[in-house]
Amino acid sequence: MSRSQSGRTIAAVASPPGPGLRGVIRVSGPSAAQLVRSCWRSTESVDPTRARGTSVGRFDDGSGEQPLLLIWMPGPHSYTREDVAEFHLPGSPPLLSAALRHLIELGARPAGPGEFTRRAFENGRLDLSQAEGVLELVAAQSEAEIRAGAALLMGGLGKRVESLRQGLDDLRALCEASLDFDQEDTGHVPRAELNRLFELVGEGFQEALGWERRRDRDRGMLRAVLLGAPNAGKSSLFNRLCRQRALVADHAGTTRDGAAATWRLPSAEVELLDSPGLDANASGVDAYAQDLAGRERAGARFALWVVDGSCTSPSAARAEGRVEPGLPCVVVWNKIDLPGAPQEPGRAWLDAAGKVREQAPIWVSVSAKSGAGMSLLEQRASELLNSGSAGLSLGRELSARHHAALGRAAEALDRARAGLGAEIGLDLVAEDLRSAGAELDELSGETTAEDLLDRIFARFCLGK
Ligand SMILES: Nc1nc2c(ncn2[C@@H]2O[C@H](COP(=O)(O)OP(=O)(O)OP(=O)(O)O)[C@@H](O)[C@H]2O)c(=O)[nH]1
Ligand SMILES: [Mg+2]
Repeated sequence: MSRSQSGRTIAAVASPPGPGLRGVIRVSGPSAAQLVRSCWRSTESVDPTRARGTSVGRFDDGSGEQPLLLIWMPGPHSYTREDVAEFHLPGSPPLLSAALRHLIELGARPAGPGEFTRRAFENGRLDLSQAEGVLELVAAQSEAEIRAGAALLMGGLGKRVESLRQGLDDLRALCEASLDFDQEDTGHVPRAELNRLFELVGEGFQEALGWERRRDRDRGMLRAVLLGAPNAGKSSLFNRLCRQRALVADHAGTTRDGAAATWRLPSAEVELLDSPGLDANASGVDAYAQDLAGRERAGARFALWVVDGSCTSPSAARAEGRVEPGLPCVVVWNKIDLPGAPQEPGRAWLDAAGKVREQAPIWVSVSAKSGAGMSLLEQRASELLNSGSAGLSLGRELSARHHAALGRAAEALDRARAGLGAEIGLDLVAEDLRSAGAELDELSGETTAEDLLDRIFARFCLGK
């Protein structure tokens, strides 16, 4: 779908699929009024498109008539800023299909996924972050996600980005004005004013990043669990990743009660759960602890499967891999610091693990004792989260995009500020300010690449 294709009138069923009390067909574009008049039947001779509002009549779908409640919203005061008609019809799928087919015979084009919202964006009704808010709302699965989407749709991010953009423009204008004066003529360089503005815009960035972080936190934290045999080093790893002090000992079965703590990954905060080592033969209170751990694993999005690389085997891989086989995981090949320990899992071990989990595991070699491999582990876990296989919600994906763009813009601002302090020349400072602005423009959709827009809007369902 490209920008040049807007202009034709589009139509789609906008109500959820399946039978319902009422079904809605939405039409948007220059021939919407003409389409309405072609299908409209009524005993009174009024034109329902003469003024904005609702009219009750009948819809002629070419083979018969259906009761109709028409909502007419002439542009630019409509969702897409084009002429928009909503046909509210009986919620029967075959009747809705017949009505849509008829509108298409009359010249409308079936709308692609998200095309109404894309038009709203392209016609300046919504900025990109607001369009994403619509997307997040439509895909929301919890009240928290609905609130997060609504905050975005109401312009919470867009407004912040706009005022940051203004601040950056002011800064750049000041730098460029100063360029016109002699280097020695420092009296004309309003340093105090520049510093004050830098301070202000810097604070604005922190506030915007904080707003997005809060939105992410409000959705509830993602949970990950540590899985593995007793003594594999789960608690040691937990302590390292979350800076905790869970009990670690040389004796199998040290952890009984799981502990939870926050693990900060670059793209998300994760609630990491330590739990007792897997033991199929546990009895008494240990069996109870195993049971409890199993229940806590249920809400997890992914697992770190910790393996003592110095003493494991393909048959151990088969036994351990059978636990929560559907949970995406990163294999943490631990204890590589031990003399003679294999530095990575062998083919036979990986084959055995891959077979029970029905996919080749991602793995990383570490030593929870020395700390080796921790940043690679965080990178692998982030990749797993961002790949979508851990079921990262759409909202979180969008938040990650906002975070990354705001972060890059804030870095460019920091470079500019450092440049100002180091007296590197105001033209270079202005250049960094320009790149900060470019990042914001990409965020707000001002200059976002067409293929990224295509990818975002393709996530919408039809009729939105
Ligand atoms: N050399 C070495 N020892 C480790 C490493 N990680 C853990 N250990 C040791 O292995 C033993 C078990 O570590 P824990 O972290 O308690 O293992 P766990 O998986 O939590 O064990 P349970 O709670 O009993 O299931 C302790 O003696 C740790 O010091 C490592 O990377 N290298
Ligand atoms: Mg433990």
